[in-house]
Amino acid sequence: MKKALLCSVFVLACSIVAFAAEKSTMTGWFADSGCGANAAKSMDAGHKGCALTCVKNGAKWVFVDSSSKKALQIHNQDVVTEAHVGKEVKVKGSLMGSDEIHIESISDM
Ligand SMILES: [Cu+2]
Repeated sequence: MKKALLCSVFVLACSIVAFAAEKSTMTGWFADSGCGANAAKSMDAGHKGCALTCVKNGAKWVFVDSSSKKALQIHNQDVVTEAHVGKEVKVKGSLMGSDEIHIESISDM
């Protein structure tokens, strides 16, 4: 009984931590996971076709932060549409750990 209670307290604490994830606004570019590590390539309007093709062929979307040049994984992949690719955008969302973001909104610069 005591063990079960401890267990559920622990689970509750964990979910609170998950929901308390830091909200942030970032500017950057969407790229495919294959090219995301190459910031110079990803942060260019000319990369749009490459990114769309790569994702169609199974790559994942990543978000390349303009200031850190770091590629973040995107938790909710379906938030990215073709119109958001090939330009710098502003993204609002919650960071999940150090390298993943759950995106809530995307707007033009
Ligand atoms: Cu690419």
